Amino acid sequence: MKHTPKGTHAWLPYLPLSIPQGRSPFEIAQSELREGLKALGISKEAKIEVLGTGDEYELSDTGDLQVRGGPTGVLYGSYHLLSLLKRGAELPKGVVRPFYPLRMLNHWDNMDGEIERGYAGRSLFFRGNKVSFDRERIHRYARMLASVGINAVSPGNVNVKPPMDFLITGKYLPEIAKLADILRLYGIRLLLTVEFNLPLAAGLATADPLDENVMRFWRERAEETYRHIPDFIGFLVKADSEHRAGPFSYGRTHPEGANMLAQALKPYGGKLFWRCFVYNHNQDWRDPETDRPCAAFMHYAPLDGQFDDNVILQIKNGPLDFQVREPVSPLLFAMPGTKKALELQLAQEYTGQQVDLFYQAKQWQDVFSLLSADRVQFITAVSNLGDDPNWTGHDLAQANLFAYGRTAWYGRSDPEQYALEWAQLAFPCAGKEVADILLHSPDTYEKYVSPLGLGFMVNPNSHYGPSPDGYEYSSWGTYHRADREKVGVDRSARGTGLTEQYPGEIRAMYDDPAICPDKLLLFFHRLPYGHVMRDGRTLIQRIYDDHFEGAHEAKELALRWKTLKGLIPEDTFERVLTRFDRQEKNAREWCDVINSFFFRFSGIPDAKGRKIGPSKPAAHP
Ligand code: GCV
Repeated sequence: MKHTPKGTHAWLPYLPLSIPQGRSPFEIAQSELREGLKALGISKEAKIEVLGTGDEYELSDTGDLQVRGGPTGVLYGSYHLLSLLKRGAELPKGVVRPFYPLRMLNHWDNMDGEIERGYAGRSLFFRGNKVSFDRERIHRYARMLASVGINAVSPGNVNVKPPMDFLITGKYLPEIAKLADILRLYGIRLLLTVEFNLPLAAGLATADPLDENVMRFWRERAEETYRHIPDFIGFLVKADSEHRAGPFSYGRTHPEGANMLAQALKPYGGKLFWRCFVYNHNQDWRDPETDRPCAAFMHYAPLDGQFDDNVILQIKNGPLDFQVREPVSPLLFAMPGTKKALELQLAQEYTGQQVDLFYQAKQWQDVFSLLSADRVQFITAVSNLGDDPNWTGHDLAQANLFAYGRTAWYGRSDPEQYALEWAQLAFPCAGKEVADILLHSPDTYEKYVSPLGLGFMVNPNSHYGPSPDGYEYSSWGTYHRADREKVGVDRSARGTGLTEQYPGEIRAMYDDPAICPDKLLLFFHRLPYGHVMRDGRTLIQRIYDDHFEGAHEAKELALRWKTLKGLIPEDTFERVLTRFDRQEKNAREWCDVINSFFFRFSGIPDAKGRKIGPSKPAAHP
């Protein structure tokens, strides 16, 4: 039987699906360039030269093509050269080098093969509680990541579930080392997630970070891990967060816990990534004082200077939890004496779950427009990949991974450019049209799901579909506080004080409803339905209008996709069309449920006289 390779070409249609020949990034670059040029029908000679030590490269075309750069730089340069030739674009002048030294991808895969918040199939690395992967597929995965400069990967969930807690032991390390061997060929290094309580599971009496036996235990784990994977980057930890153990379990501080792990890694040059997603998930919803988005700053900002220099605090882009629209996390501006990593989420947990289209680079623009990229030293993103043949479930969601790679490489967000590059590579006959669809998608989605900064009106657990009170009377700290008069949470200086965590000008902007951007108005303020917006509409009218517009635009996106028939490979076209059909129905559902919710509370009818549910629902096929 003919072997059909799994894992499509993604945005690299000119590279063969077979494994490239080579035992180093340099040799892989040679092989990729040779095959790529052949497929592109370019007969020029290509010379690769290793100069320097790192990720940087320089491209030139003086009759012959030349790629010069560091040992990994030549690989990045080769992929970049091929993509430029494919798109007929000009070569960059001068040396190209990445902004961030580590451009990471965090998978949330469990060892049974499930992926937490995974919307594209099952794990690429684990199955049946074992390390288990398809070598060819991992080559294609690594190539895809390297082609956009991603150079670090953590395969396991930050919610470490057994037996993953034992991944850093002799039982699993030999297999993990085989994975590292493939990734290394593409300049990619491994991080592993660890469970703070592992010493207990391993039979010690405690996991107290100040206990001598516990310290020795972690030193041994680090030593054994580096013995198997000499270029290992380090550990990633979620502690004292959402049921996970951590230093608090032992009456210790986060610097005490993090520094202990960091010291175990130090002799090998290892790093400890420590997530700051720490808040009280057992909150009383009646308590108006405790405000979840304030939590991380309140906990960590006073700890500046107390973490060792190989500890990196990993901070989500917003202060709440990857909602459709959030302000930049105030913690990212704080702690000048502490290393930080920005964490983005490619997995579309709250942004359509890879059924609805949501091009995320526009969301990241919010971060980079306020936060200069050098406020953080590292960058990471939660992966949107799985073993679906097209990697991301929704084919167009590949654009998010691509744009993330570019964002991490350049340290800036340029959604238009990255969308166009991706679309021209993936769909050469319809590049501009597809890029345009991508660029419209986040505004459309935001309008029908969550305009004006309202969040969490989703079904509990799945986080998909409208449920306005889904998290309203729960312990998770995720409230919109809608009543008959008003909606939103007052997080200004007069309210929970979140705005006071921001530096000067940003604080002033968020604190005053008159200048707070509309898109965040109800995130920061509690306002009456009759509040007159800057555009003259009332708040309630704006809520109605946005939902109606969003549902209408979702339909338009589907129609625009339909015009591309014949320009997109047939199977991809059909697959995406199915998703657009589902999106259209979802959008209608969101519009009807949320508008009905606000109509019932406020009693204010739509000024434009449109019917706000209950009306006859569209027939579901
Ligand atoms: C991995 C949210 C998600 C969880 C996730 C958590 C985190 O709460 O719903 O699935 O856990 O964020 O980022 O740790």
